[in-house]
Amino acid sequence: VRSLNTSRSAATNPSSRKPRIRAVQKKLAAEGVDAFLVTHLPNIFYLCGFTGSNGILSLSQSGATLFTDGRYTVQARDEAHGAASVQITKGSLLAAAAETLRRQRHRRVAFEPAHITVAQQSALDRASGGRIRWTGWHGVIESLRAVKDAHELAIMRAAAQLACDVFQQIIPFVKPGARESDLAAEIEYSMRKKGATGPSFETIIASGPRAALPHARPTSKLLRKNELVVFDLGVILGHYCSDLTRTVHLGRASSRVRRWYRAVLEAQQAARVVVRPGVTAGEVDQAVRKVLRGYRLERRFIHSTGHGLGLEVHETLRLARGEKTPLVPGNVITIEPGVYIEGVGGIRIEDDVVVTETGSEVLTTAGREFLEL
Ligand SMILES: [Mn+2]
Repeated sequence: VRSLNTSRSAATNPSSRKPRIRAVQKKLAAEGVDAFLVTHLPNIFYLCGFTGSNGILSLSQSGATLFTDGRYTVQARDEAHGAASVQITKGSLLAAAAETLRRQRHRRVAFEPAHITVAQQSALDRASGGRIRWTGWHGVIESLRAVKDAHELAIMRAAAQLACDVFQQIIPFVKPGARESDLAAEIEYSMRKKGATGPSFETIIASGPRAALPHARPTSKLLRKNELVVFDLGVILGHYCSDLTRTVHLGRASSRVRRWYRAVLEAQQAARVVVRPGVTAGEVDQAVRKVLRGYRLERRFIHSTGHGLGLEVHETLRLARGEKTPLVPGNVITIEPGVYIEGVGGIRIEDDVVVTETGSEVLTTAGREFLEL
């Protein structure tokens, strides 16, 4: 596990970059677009392996250039080696990239509308001197990223396992008197000790009535007997995210709480079972809602069933009502139904699931039985 995080060859895997860049270049040729300016850092990493905090990747039909600043002179050449040539720039990267495009007489250039500010767009317009026709490409790299290869899946399997190990390890500390924020600190420390780069999002620990808030931040509140506690945590390992939710109860739960737990677990299981190629994201969401409806709890489920997972903790693929996108092998999604009862508490169970050729593989193996601690 540790080697995935520290070894650059595993993290950047240069052999996988070229086909990705070629796929974009093919699209450029097919659509008669001269170049594509990639401004979203996870997309840049995906295409050329660069991990710095300031960069723009310019792809033309025949080449790839990474624009970055002097701090990354050595790192950029090292990481993007074999995928893109590197141009170290003083001042605005966008202006440098646009000027280069203009010099190369490119006329039609695509950009990422979801990953550029209004100010940056007008800077691009100025730098290109009105000679470039800009065209918005929505989610082009994101759709490539939605299908993981075997190498990415191996890393994500390890990231999911690491999150499960952290959760198992924290259970002995979950008892009345423990502070939410202390448990969060313990969890995030444990992630790093086990080789993670860090949490993939701010760890959620929500006890008692606070468990009714799906995105509660840990507070100074102490855990008490007869409370539900929701743990939602994930790690970044080798650049890839995991996302795990488990809910426990302190002391013996009432029959009402047990029924809620059974409903969420059944709904989650029903959704996991329907996952296979060809099934739409909306159908997975429906599987959850159907079970919760049977328990008359559908109105207590106040978010969508899940999301795509990968270099970012929320990425392309929304498992929500009416989503028509069919699942394909290599998709990695979360399945995370919950019920939330204001003033009382909440229950959520979340797993990371890969769509395989024949069905699915669950990456998060932590037990789902109701823990009454
Ligand atoms: Mn999630």
